[in-house]
Amino acid sequence: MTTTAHDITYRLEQKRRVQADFPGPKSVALTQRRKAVVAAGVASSVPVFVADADGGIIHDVDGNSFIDLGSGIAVTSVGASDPAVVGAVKEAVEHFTHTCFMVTPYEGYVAVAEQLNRLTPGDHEKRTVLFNSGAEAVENAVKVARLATGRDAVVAFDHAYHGRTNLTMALTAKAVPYKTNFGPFAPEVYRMPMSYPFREENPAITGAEAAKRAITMIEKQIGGEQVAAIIIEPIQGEGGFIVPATGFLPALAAWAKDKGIVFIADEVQSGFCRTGEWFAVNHEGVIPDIITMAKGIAGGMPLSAITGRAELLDAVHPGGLGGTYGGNPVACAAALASIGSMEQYDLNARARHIEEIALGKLNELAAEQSVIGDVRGRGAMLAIELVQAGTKEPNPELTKAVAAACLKEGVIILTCGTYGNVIRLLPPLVISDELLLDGLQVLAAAVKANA
Ligand code: PLZ
Repeated sequence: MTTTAHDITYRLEQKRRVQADFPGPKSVALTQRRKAVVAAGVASSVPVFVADADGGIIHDVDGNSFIDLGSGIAVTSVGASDPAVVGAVKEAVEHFTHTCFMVTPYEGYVAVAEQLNRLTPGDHEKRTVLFNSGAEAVENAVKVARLATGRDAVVAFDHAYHGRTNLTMALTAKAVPYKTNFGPFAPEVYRMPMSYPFREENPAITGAEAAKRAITMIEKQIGGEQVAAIIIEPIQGEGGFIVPATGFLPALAAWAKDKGIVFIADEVQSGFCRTGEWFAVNHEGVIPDIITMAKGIAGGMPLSAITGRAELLDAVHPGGLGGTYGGNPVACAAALASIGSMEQYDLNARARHIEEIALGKLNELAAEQSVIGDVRGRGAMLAIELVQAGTKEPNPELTKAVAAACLKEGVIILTCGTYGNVIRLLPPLVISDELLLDGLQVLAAAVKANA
């Protein structure tokens, strides 16, 4: 039986409505205020200010409503105001907003660790640490791997995105806008070729062969015994929703195990039901040594985590890991409620249902529009890669035009990709079928009108 969103009740009407004067006067005024005080380096892709959000809908301050196909970059999987999360946050905040787990601990932190140890792949003994952002989780996964192995080198991949802090910028592949002029970068980071089926020179290359290509390069350029960690997004996010060829991840993980290298799966974007499994590595039965999590974990509250083998995490001396706010009690309450909603609504099944609906529509569109070079993704993490008609030449101009056309019609979609030519769909998993179909129809019309 397919789970539908029909048992989910929405507080806001689930309908898009954009007035002719979009962006409206209140948003325009707020944009002016913002320009005078907020640094220009923080950019927003949508020129309206939010008043309310629920289910698959975002309301702006001028009375427009938008279909949300971005979930605030894969965060609000349970919706932006899931009643269970809202209730848990209210309850928690009335008792204490903060004590610092490193000073006076509280149960919520332990309960989140129990849940993450249960939900992450593998039945080995695990330990968890909580932080605030995805980048912080990645930084700490690398710290642990280096300490536990006594090695320095870290391997990352082409098209990778791991964050904006110094170490995670070094791990991130794309220069503009993430790295240019922000150096010097953290040392001992090595970049290897990814498996990117659509852009392989030899389209017949298997996942195992693509892994061999990377492994040979690691052996030649670094030496397996020098490598502390391999970090990889099982489905790459910002880099373009790249799904590696089947067999790539298992082959890399097996080789890492053989060499005593810590295999880190960065599931910050792909985790928590997003791909129709709790974690994207589950699709191929890969068991990471450490997994990094954030985004979908806490229904929008800032929380991140690393969960990994007990012997790795417990190798770190007391005081070596932590941070003032890491595992904030309100965020922990939100995470517990959010995981509860994922289970209650079986959001893994919902993500697979979204895949069924959306992939069908996207494939139909691709069959008639030669500007769509590739359709890919899993669950509710889907994308189309736009090209110059009939070629593989990236088409970032069309990508921008399509996103802008969708927005004018009341649909928020995000773009990504090393070449800026990928439209990604990341709807809240609680979106109704009707709203999703409406959003997809707007997207299809926007591609047709601009191709
Ligand atoms: N790892 C796989 O996707 C965050 C950031 C967009 P933070 N991705 C969206 C932007 O322009 O900043 C991300 C990710 C993966 C790590 C991160 C970093 O997570 O919570 O943004 O630090």
